[in-house]
Amino acid sequence: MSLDYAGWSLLTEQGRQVWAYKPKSAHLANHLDNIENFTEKDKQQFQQQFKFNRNDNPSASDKPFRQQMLAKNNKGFQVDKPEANNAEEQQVVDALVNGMEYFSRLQSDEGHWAGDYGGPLFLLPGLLIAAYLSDTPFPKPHQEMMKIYLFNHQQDDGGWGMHIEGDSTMFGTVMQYVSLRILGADKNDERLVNARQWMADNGGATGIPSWGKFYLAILNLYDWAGFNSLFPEMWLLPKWLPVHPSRYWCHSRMVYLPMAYCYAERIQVPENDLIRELRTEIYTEDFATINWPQQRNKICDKDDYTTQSAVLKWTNLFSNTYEKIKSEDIRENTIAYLLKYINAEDAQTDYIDIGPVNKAINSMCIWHAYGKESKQFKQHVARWYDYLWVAEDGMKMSGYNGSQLWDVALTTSAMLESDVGQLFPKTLQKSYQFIDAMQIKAEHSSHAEFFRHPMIGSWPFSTAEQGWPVADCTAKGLSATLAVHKTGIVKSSISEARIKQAVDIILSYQNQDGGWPTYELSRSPQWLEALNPSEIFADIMIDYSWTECSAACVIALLEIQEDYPDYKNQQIRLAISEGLQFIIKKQKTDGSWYGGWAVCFTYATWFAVEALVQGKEYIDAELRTASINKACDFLINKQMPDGGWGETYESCAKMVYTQAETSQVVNTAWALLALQAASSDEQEAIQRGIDLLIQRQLDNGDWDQESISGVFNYNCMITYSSYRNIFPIWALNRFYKNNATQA
Ligand code: LAN
Repeated sequence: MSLDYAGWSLLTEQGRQVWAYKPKSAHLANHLDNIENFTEKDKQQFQQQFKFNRNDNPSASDKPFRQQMLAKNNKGFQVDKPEANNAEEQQVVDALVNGMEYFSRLQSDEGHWAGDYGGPLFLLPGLLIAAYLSDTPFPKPHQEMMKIYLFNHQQDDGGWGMHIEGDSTMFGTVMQYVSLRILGADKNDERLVNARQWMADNGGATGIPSWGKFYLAILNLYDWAGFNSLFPEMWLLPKWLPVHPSRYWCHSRMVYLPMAYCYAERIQVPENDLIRELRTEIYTEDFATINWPQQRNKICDKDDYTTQSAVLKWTNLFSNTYEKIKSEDIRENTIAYLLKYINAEDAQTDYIDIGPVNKAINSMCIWHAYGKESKQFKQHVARWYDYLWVAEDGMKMSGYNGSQLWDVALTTSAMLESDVGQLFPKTLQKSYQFIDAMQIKAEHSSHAEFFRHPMIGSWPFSTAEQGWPVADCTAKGLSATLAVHKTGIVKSSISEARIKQAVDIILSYQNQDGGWPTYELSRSPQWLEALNPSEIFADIMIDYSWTECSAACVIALLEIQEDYPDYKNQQIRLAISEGLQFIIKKQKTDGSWYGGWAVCFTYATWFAVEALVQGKEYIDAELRTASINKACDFLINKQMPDGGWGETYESCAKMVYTQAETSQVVNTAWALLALQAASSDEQEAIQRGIDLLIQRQLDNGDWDQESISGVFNYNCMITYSSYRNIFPIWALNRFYKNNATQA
């Protein structure tokens, strides 16, 4: 039976992505036009069509979206496959062309690949709490779809993890439980009974980590006295102090900001029947008798990833004491400052905000400051939908407003690895247009006031509208641009001046240690990490240099040296060689590199090897050869008997290579890209990996969705639904380029 997914379709405009229920037109602005006509029968249809078994695979494969696009582009792209010299080569060509053909059909009119960017389970609860606090419930069809999602990801033990693949935690379980109750689920539903049992068996909700304590306090399910002070006055301290929030990693800074506002204002849902009931459901003790200050540092052992340091405990002692004696005048000034900054972030991102967490909490602050009917709050609500995604497991909140630019840039480079990609000029032209449109062309007037890194010429991870520049997204945007320009298949609309702006941005992002960070330079020393209060994430206090980000930037600069040798030649040479030295320093003794943004060692090892191979003239030959050889040995050692490679998400949290039970096409592709870049003489190993990719390809050119492949902050996983297409295509394309004995 082919499902139509009960009338849900994705509407996109310039990369903006919104799921609509039975939309009457393709106009994204009217996506809520039909929600009133939702009936009990429709609801039953949801339940029938969004059946999902997480025990088969917790990662959904984005069926509703893909089915919709395949139907829309049903004619496909009829291309003549290049003829190879022998049957073996023909197999590779066919797989490659089929893979590109299939993927091209998923491209939006404006040139990007939409896709599931879910995974974390603590995002939707935040948004639902914002909706509940402000009495702005989601429409019924959305609510039903969210319930389906939440139930679909409940584990057999009754709990939920921090992300869809992880074991149950208190954070995951309490947040999903409360969300389901807000959405109207019956507390006598067997699934909720099981969830309560899990919470009770694990000590109850007082052991929820600090972010959970925060959300529960907003819901009036937890006393603010049980929460370590967020010391909002920190924002008014001198900016030169290393602890000043302007020096934090931008994601931590932008979450701390609205959290501090909520804390300063002690924002809280008024007590009502549901709240009173919930108080009896999530704790093991009587709510009225809980000694709140004693719960401040309590943490369930299932959740404790980064244990609070002694320094943090002392700091908390100070800030909790300050909270008792603080000056109200200073507090008022602080609140005014926080609100001004929140407004600036909203304005700079057109209310999308930097990510899903501050999206939800900023909404709460703006509701509190200006009310439900205010223009500002309505603008916030309009953007809630940019973060909601429908897959066959229901409706989830995405980890960002999408991965638009990133996916387009990677796809372009993957396709242009050999000439075969040029059989798809339309796909490439649309991609190029999108890349052009997403380059950031102006600075916000308030950018310096609010500590933003310069961004003219940069590329973001998602859309220009979201407007947060990222170092390696700029690098990947630039690499893709240069690759397209080389082909001559488009009239280049990205001018030399804009290319140079992108180069300047990349140069501006290089850290003192020679490496490249994510969004901003490292602005404080590493010891600040001792103040990480999150318990569930690591290395979040400052923006660090990362292997992948550094490699991407080095590669882009190497390409610039080739295409624009006169531009800042000396400076770029130096940047490259320092970057390569940083990468070498990061190599582990076993020859691998740890990957901070995808799973895991295969990912970063590919990036690093690619940079070292291409950077031949910029680093000591012996050092470089030794490093590349060690990396290849590492990869060869990890090849599985079926010819593939496979890591689980645990590689990321444990920082130890953790082999999956079955090989994974995405890991296999990364390993193959690295080995081929290095011109490894292990031809047989490469051939076996390629065979596996071909074998795993489905008849329509797609690959199955296997395990989750993205990560952030070591401990939370995130879905990259396009990776199963982009990287096998890239690895096959490289194989074709290196081996085809052109017919
Ligand atoms: C991302 C997504 C993209 C990713 C790459 C570009 C792949 C990487 O090379 C650099 C880091 C970056 C930009 C990145 C950082 C952390 C993000 C923004 C995310 C993983 C997407 C979601 C995540 C964000 C922190 C999630 C919100 C959760 C909080 C703890 C605030």
